[in-house]
Amino acid sequence: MTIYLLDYGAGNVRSLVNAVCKLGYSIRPVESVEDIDKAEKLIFPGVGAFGSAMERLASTGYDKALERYIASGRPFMGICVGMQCLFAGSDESPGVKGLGLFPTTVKKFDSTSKSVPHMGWNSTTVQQEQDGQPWINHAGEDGTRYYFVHSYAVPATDQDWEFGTTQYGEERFVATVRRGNVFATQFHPEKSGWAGLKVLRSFLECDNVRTGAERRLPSTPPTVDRLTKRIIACLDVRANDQGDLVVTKGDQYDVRERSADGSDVRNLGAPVDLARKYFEHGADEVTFLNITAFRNLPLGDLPMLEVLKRTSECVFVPLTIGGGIRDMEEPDGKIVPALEVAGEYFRSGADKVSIGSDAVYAAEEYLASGRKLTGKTAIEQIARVYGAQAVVVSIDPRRVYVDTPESAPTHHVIPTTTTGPNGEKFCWYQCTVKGGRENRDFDVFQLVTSVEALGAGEILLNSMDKDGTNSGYDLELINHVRSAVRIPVIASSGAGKVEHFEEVFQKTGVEAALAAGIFHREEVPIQTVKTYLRTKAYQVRALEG
Ligand code: 1PR
Repeated sequence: MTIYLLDYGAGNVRSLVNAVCKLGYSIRPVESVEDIDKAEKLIFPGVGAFGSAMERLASTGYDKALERYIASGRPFMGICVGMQCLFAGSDESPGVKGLGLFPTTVKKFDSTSKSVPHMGWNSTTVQQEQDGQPWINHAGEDGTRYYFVHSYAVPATDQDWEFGTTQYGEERFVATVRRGNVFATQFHPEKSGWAGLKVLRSFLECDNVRTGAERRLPSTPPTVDRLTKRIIACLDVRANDQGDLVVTKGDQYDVRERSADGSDVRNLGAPVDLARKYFEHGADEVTFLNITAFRNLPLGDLPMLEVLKRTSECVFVPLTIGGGIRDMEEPDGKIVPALEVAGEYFRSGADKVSIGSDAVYAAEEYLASGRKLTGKTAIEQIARVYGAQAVVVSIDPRRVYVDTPESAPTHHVIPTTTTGPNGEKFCWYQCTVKGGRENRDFDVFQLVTSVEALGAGEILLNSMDKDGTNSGYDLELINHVRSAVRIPVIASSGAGKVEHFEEVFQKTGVEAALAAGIFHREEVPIQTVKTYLRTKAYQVRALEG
């Protein structure tokens, strides 16, 4: 059986290849129109914007080949933008025509009352076939969670090709489509843990290809948004004094042991082993932060590339990589643009890149220029090519206490219940760069509103004051940021017990909570956090989906 993957170089397809291999199949990349013509099964994992996907298909002649392929009745599977391309068009790229297999237009989610992108684990309601088993028999099961990440979706209108639908806020959209030999998912099966692998296996195993539209029994559409709160495991990675790449963990960003004789970098394990362990323990995402990436290394020597490649062979949930996403200078003086650096990471298995210091510089310039978008910042460029959902901005703020708001007139000052060393009742949050080594005259509110305008898709909100303290998240900081932007926010720093997770979700409404120390030291397993949240009526993903 020749299974082909239609990749146009716009993102992470390595995970899909790895997922297919894990299921015991091999898959080849489409390199020519002839490959599509001779494929016996075809998977199209679209990534990036609708317009650029369609333009790439048109410029290579793949659009016509795809139409021929689908008309021939051979099994086709589309994923995410690969599903959206089957529609007539998308509000994301007005004027660009899709393949038009389904007559509807893809619409942008309404962000008035919810965060956009829709990012995380949600369930689909599957329609039952009238005539027995569908050829895709694991195209999502009621209650099972799959990983979605998208700002645009097809509104559900109960057409006969709508195979499964999902509720996000007040909107119900099409999660899976099926007509004849065509099956497609808005979610990412290759990133949806064991549940996603089951969907993929179903497609790989199917041999009962039917043509023509098949009717299904109507089922009650879900009216409840079942998007879960995400629990993210974070691995701070750096080389220790022996030159080995290790997962480390600081207290307020100091990663050296506190022993009398030594100041070795704390070594909590090997990056790939720990990532696999957290995936197996039910982490909804894994984030790697290369914490010494402010040092210049040639692109080919970036140690995290290999870590990502190996991790994506055994971890089937989203992977984020941070540290060093910026223009890099090679030893010969050549500048490698941030877009290219990010591209290397995506090709190595990352789903998102996280930008720290460079985001602060870009935001400072953006405000100084009177909010002009130049299209030249790393955030803008990476978001344009790979989509906003692939760009996280990681923030390392530190509290600056003041007596009155007037004491810091150029900054966003908030009242605080945690008073300062001299009894100060107000504070503002100062941005830092280079892993907290340098303070900037720039506050976190200025930063998050600017990076959202530049096109970032998510905020990873650390706290230098809370990091490693086990004393709970900085709820005031998190509320300050959550209310400033519409994009999803990940709360980070300070988790010490299960109650801290409930507290942060209940009091701030963030979409995700990240922790490092308590997971590394095995003080609280990820499943214990989830079990606790479930008893408090929060929706969380089960280990099997
Ligand atoms: O500036 O784009 O090269 O990115 C550098 C990245 O490295 C940033 O994301 C920055 O946050 C991170 N970083 C740099 N130095 C450190 C350090 O610790 N010395 N780590 C560092 C940030 C904080 C979190 C931590 C949470 C949760 N560490 O990653 O995982 O605070 O910890 P906890 O649950 O144990 O409290 P660039």
